[in-house]
Amino acid sequence: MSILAPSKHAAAGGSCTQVAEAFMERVIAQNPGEVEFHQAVGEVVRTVMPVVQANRAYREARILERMVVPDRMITFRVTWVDDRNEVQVNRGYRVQMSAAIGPYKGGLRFHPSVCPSILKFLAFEQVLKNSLTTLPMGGAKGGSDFDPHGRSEGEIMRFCQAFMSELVWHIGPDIDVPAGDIGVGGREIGCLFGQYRKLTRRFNGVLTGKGMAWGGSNLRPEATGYGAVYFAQEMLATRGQDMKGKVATVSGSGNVAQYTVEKLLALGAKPVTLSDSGGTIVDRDGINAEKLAWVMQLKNVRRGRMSEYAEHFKGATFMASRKPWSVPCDLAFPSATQNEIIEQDAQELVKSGCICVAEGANMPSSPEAVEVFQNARILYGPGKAANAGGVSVSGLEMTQNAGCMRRSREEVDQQLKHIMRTIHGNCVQYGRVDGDYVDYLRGANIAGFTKVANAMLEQGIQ
Ligand code: NDP
Ligand code: 2IT
Repeated sequence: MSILAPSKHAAAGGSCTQVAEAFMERVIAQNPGEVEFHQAVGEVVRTVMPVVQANRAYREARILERMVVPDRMITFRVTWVDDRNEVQVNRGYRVQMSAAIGPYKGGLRFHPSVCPSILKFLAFEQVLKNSLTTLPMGGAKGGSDFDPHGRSEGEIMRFCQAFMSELVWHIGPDIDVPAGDIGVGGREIGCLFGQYRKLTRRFNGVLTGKGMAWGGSNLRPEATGYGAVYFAQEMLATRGQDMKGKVATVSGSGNVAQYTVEKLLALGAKPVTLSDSGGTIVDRDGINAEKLAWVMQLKNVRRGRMSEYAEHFKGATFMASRKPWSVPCDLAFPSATQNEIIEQDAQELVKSGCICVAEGANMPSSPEAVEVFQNARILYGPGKAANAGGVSVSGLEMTQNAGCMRRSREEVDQQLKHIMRTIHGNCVQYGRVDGDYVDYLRGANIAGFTKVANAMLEQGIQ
């Protein structure tokens, strides 16, 4: 006999759609104004509700109700002194969403838009993504409304030190292991790790994305972009196609975008766009290896703007304040930020012949855009599946740190490929709908959800 009264949902019955809508009404009322969080939860609830409705144990243990409330949210003040000797005050956060299948794990984002809604959506997505990776990691996300653009090296270091001075109390190699995300790359992870080590006098795997000389994993910088391309390769293979000669649009020009372009080139595709918040460069001759090396220098060393590309490479054009989605392509890799593809962008992509969208970014397509892709029956790989390569190699970094060892680039690449293939297989298994079409979103949500839900059942009411 159950230790819990049957849930109201079960008693009330109703179609899955009605139950899902009623559930979302409560989520919206309990998290007022948090539109990104509503969007991420809504997309999952609508796809997993049939599984929940069919499983009495999930309903009675209120698994879904528990999964949409973070285990805890930590908020703190970050005070630091800028180069003009002025005191600056920012907000810092860590949303620890679920540790049901492993220690909290997920990136830190430094961007002026960072707020509880964005971090809760990212942490919620991370729980399901990490579940898909096959590795034992829970989900979290954190960051600050700090804007790194235009800040000096000294300012970045002092901000990171001040941020870690508070975060240090909430993390640890078997508690919570942060990593990078927008605005947080190798440079920031270095400063954060240095401060953690100073404050705790411990040297351990408390962060991933570390430098190669001090515990970092081969291929972690490349992993998200490479993984997104491997996932697209798997999707194309279901239709007997490959990357050779395919024209690809890529948005963003940071970590994910750069290594997406690198892998596209290695597999014979032709990337023709990159972007930043200022606009998009279009290079119809293709962004080749030499041009990519120039972009890496521009973005990672000089910290410049993409508009400079069109001044440097004469065949290219810069579309100020525009996104890449009006440029005809076979493949699209949104790799900048959430909701960067809205309905109209999706319509343009489909109209121009795009057959495959692999999301390097988290939730880059609005729900209406996803509907356009799915109605057109094109291959659509949602972020929690397609960009899971980054956190997967973070998981491999954790195992290397725990075992005081290092795997070669080739070994990590083999494991990354294997993980992306496994994630793809799980999406296909749970996402096949009418005939041969695979709803990868539904597949990813159900596969990710089921593992976490079962772990929660096995561990009792928490
Ligand atoms: P970076 O900071 O390295 O690069 C971000 C890029 O996106 C920059 O070109 C930036 O331009 C652009 N961008 C950011 N916000 C906006 C915006 N609001 N409008 C237009 N352009 C924007 O971040 P990452 O490459 O690491 O992250 C990109 C995406 O990938 C994010 O959605 C992240 O959550 C996701 N992701 C990252 C992983 C990782 O391992 N790093 C793993 C999985 C997902 P500008 O400089 O002008 O702001
Ligand atoms: O969104 C993500 O998966 C990341 N930013 C990477 C997280 C990680 O812990 O490597």
